[in-house]
Amino acid sequence: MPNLNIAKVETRILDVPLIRPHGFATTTAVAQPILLVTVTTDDGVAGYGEGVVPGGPWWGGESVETMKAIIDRYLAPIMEGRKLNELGGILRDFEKVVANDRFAKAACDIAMHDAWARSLGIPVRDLLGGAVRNDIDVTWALGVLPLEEAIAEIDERIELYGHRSFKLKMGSGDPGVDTQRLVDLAAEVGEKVSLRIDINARWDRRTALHYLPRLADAGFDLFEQPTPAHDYHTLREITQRVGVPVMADESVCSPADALKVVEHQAAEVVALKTTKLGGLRESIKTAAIAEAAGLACHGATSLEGPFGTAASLHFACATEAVSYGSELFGPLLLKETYTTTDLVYADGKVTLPEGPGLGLEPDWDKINHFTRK
Ligand code: MUC
Ligand code: MG
Repeated sequence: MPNLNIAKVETRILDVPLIRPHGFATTTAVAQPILLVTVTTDDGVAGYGEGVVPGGPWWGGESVETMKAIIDRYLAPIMEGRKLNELGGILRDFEKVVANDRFAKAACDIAMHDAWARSLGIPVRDLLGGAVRNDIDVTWALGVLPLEEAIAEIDERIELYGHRSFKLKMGSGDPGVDTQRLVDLAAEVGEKVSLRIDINARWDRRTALHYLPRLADAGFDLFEQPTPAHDYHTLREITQRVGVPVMADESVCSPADALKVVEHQAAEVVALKTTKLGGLRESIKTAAIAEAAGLACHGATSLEGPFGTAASLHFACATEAVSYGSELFGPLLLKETYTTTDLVYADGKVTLPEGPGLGLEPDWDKINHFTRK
C-alpha cells in the first residue's frame, strides 16, 4: 500500500503571458497569474493544483496573492501530517478555519486529488466515479475586442482547432454600442458558428430586458449571467421573457446557490467552475442539485492553466450532468504552458488525458521561468 501521508504543501505564483490581451468587463489581462500548489507525500509522490481567478480579484474577490497567504498560513497546516484518503475530513476542517475563499480551497482539493490518484496509479476521474465521456466540446471565449479583430480570431480558431461555439465578453462599454458590435458580428459569422455572451453580472434589469431581445434576434443562443449574482428574480424574468437560455455563473458559487437557482427557476444552464466552487467534491454536489432539477451544466473555466484545466476536464468527463459542453480552453490562451505534454485539442473538443492523476507532468524549467520573483 502506498504511504498517503501528506509531508508538505508548497505554493508559488506564476505569471504566464497570454497569446493576446484578454478584455473582461472591468479589466484587461496580458498575463494569467496562477498559484501552483504542490502536495507531496511521504513516498515523494507529488500532486498539483492551481489557484486561478480570471485575470484578477474583480471576479470573486480572491487573487493569487490572497490565496497564497490563506494556503500558506491556514490551509497547509491542516493538510500536512494528514492522509490523502481523509480528504473529506480535511475539507471539512478547512471550513472550521477559513470561511469562503473557495478558489484557494479548490487549488488544495485538486492537488490532493492528484497526489492521491497518482499514489494509487489511477486517473483522477476514477476517484470521481469514472468517465461518462472521453472528450467534450470546447467553446472559445473572445475578450472584449473590436469587430474586425473578433471576426479574424473566430476564423483563426475554426482553422486551428475546429471550435464551433464562441463566447463574447460584454459589460465593459456602453450597452447600446456593445450590443450593436455583437449584432454586426453575428451578421458576419452567425451562420457558421454558435454564439453566446457573458456579461459578468454588469447590466441592471432594465438594460438587460432592453438589449437582450436584440441579441436574441441576432441569433445569440445563450446569455451568461447578464445581471447581478444575488438577483435571482431578474434572472428568472429574463429566462421567461427573452426566450434564450440563461446560464448562471456568478449566481452559483456553492451547492446552496444551485438550490436557490432551482427554487427561483432562475436559469436553464449552470456554469460549473471547479475553482469558484471550491474543488472537485463541491462541484460534484453542485452538479447533483442541478441535475435533479433538470438543469444542464456547462464545464466552465476561470482560465486555468494545464493542471487546473485537466482537473476541470476530469470532473466534466466524470459527471453526466455536464451535458452543455465546456469552455475549457485556458491552456490555449497561454503563450506557453508548463507541462511536459499538453492537453489535446482538435475538432472543437478537448480529450481526457490518460495516465495517473491529472495525466500531466510538470516542466520545472518552465515553471521556474514563470515563477514570480
Ligand atoms: C467567466 O466569467 O466566465 C471564462 C472565460 C472568460 O473569458 O472569462 C472567464 C470568466
Ligand atoms: Mg462567466
